[in-house]
Amino acid sequence: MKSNNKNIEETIVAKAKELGASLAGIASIEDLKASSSYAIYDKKPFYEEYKGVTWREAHKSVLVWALAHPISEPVLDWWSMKVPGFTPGNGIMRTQSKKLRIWMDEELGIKALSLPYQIEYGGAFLKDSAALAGLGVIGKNNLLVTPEFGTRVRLRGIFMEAELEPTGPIEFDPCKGCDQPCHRACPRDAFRSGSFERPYCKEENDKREANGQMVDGSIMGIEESSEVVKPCRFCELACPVAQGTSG
Ligand code: B12
Repeated sequence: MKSNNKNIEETIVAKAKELGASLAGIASIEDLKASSSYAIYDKKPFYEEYKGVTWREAHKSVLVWALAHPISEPVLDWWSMKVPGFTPGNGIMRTQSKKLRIWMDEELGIKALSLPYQIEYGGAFLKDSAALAGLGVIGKNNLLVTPEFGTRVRLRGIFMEAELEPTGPIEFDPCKGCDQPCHRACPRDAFRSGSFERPYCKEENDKREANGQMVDGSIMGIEESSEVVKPCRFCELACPVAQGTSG
């Protein structure tokens, strides 16, 4: 369906924020398909379960939103197999996604698909989606850097059966003139070549995965205690954007 109400994009973004999104925006699937991640990933997927993407003709736009992950709430990012959505942050975003999808259908007549987090199970590249939707830009740390929260956000997306006006990209150049504390902060020197090299980053996260810690269920919002993995955030937390420091 083609949008004939010029405020429909604003209505959707406002609803996402009403449901708890810290930021939200819309990108076109055509632009997303053309983003570099798909070309790279199709040649060399990270996970063997990935069998390529089956694009559905009806999906024309992607709604992408961010949930702020401040340093004061590290638990949002902790992984546990017992937590719905695996992290408390993902759990919140999964619920937001379901509510948004139902609301879109009931209130706007737009059919939508809530995307899983993992690419290999049908998820989309969320940083690319967010950059195209104007939530921020991809920084030298290989992360989405937003004007409002810097890098400290997590993302989620929904494919929509409606051709909507993209809300981005935006003009924003936060890495210009920055001496890249993100690169120096990495415990594995994953930016040694000047850009992000996934295998080094993965070494650090694999080590953390092998060294999970038992924590009380109440910390993770579940009944029983569980083993949790605390993913590395050094490059993310070193980014000075929107942190009120000069770096
Ligand atoms: C697999 C994965 C990982 C793997 C591999 C990471 C990798 N980038 O290769 C591992 C476990 C190592 C990892 C680590 C981390 N991850 Co991770 N990861 C993912 C996941 C599931 C898929 C990413 C992927 O496979 N990308 C494909 C590869 C080919 O591309 P890429 O390295 O991302 O780089 C591409 C883009 O930057 C793009 N690009 C560059 N410039 C531009 C400009 C424009 C306009 C566009 C459109 C695109 C674009 O081109 C690049 C390829 O050429 C996403 C969730 C999702 N569904 O998207 C989260 C995600 C990217 N990770 C996230 C985070 C936070 C992290 C960590 C900080 C760990 C943590 N605490 O969770 C580190 C940071 C590493 C880093 N500096 O990149 C967040 C990012 C939030 C943000 N602010 O950007 C995401 C979105 C998950 C989430 N919960 O929201 N991750």
